[in-house]
Amino acid sequence: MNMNPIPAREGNHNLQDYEKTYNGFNWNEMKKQFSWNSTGKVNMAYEAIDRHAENPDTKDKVALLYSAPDKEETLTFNELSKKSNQFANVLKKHQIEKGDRVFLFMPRSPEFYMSFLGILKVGAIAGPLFEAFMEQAVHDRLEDSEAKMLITTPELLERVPQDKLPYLKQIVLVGGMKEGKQYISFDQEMKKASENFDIEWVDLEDGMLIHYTSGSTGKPKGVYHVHNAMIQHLATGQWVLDLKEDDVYWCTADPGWVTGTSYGIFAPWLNGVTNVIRGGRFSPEDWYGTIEKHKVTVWYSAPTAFRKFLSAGSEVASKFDLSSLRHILSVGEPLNPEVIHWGIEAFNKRIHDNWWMTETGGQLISNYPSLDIKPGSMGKPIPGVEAAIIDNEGNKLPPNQMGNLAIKKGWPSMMRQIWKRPEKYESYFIGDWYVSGDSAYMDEDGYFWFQGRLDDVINTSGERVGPFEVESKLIEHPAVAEAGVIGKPDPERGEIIKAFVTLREGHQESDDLLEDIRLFVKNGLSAHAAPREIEIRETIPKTRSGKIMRRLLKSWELGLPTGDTSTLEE
Ligand code: 6R9
Repeated sequence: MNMNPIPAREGNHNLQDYEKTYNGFNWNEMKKQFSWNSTGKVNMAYEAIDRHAENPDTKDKVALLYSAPDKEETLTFNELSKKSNQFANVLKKHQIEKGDRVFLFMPRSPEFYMSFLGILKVGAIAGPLFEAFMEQAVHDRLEDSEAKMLITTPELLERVPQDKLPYLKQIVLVGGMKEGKQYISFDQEMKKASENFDIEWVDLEDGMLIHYTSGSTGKPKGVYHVHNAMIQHLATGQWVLDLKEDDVYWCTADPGWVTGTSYGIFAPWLNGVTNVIRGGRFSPEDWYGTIEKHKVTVWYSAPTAFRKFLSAGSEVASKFDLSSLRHILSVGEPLNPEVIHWGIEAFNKRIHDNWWMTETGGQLISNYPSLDIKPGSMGKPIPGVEAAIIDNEGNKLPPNQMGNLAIKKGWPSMMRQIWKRPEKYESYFIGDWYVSGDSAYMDEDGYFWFQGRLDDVINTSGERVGPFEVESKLIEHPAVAEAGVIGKPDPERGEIIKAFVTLREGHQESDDLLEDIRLFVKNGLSAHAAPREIEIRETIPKTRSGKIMRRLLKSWELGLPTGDTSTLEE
């Protein structure tokens, strides 16, 4: 395959100019663009929406273009400003205050975005959950965050174990109503609510958002972000997404995932562009159709989707007019060089990989428009970000040596806490370095190359899944005694989840049992957490201190050398 760099094209922001003044770049320059500069106070929802609604040139511009198979709806900046004001009034009426956690568990819809922005407008903290979550996953997140209010639909309500959630006082139901004094009707309350609202002005360091994400041990962690992140979202919207005034932008990520908030809400709207929100399931035809119909110019998606397009073939792509596309981006997993080459064939465009995490809140390493792409590399750090490969003591390693991918503290969108777990937060750092948990190397030109995860976190179709959460669910099954879960390489999904289990006395292996165990996880946690392969074993390898040796399971599975097994229990 051709591994030569693919030359840069003109972007509206030539970051190579910034690179020259790399050390001189200061994030405070960016801050001057926000109301903070004149008032000392700020609110993400104001900067993203109301600011454009107050401007006669942009108030009637389409902010949200909702496109689902059965429904299409547009909202201008002015309309979205008013709708979110109305919802903020509903929240106020029901005693939601600054700092309260309000969670959202619903499909992507205009109501989701009205609610989300309304939550920020009262100064509360939003917690978006994947609509695919099942009871246990919903419970763990609402319990840990001590959410006071949940916004959901009557259909999803059965997955909310209300009697096990003492902090949850109120439930807003969208698109229907149920009997019960804790229920609030979205539709009825919105009708009664005023379109005017005095926004809660907050400090840049006040809480705004919690995303739950998985590590290799323990329950999912609540990654806590503050309003200050807007500085990075504004900047990367220009530098990385290459957003211009007249763009029609489409980010395919669900807002239950950080890409769906940072780059599905904040970056596009801070930059005042039209944001396409698509509901419904994935199919190559529907997605291409969305680009063609709405003349999408900037498209942000993930390797797992691009690989599906690739396997659907270039003929499918050639049936659609995709000529509106100017800039294509990818995040979430390694972007295979063959996908980049195929992208040039199918779209006549380069696909720009970029790297970041839930914890980093925004893009840090990127193939920005003015950079030559080396297929397989994640690109270079953006201005104001210092990335390095370090050893376990925090020493920088020379080029081409593999080690911990680490970022110097201090970029604007960095998480500020792991909710209620300060020791977890501290464990991310070696001195001034934030340590990502990814291994990588940097080449002599300063490009970063992803090598793998250093912990046991699984990345399946771009979703981060913690093995512990899956193992915990597996052993709740009446036939399962012990379980160990690993990610197994898969050409389309990146990794699939493979579970090794031992059975309790009196249970025999059978196809029905394996399917029952799989469904148990699927219905208890979520579809993406369900193991695609389950293998029954006599024992699960453990260390003397009782930790499951997933690394060993993985080596056995892949037929690799087992390395150091000195801690293996007899
Ligand atoms: C935004 C997001 C983070 C983990 C990260 C890494 C993997 C993300 C990548 C990538 C290779 C890229 N990852 N981008 N791996 N190349 N361009 O994905 O957040 O869900 O927290 O996942 O995803 O392993 O550590 P999150």
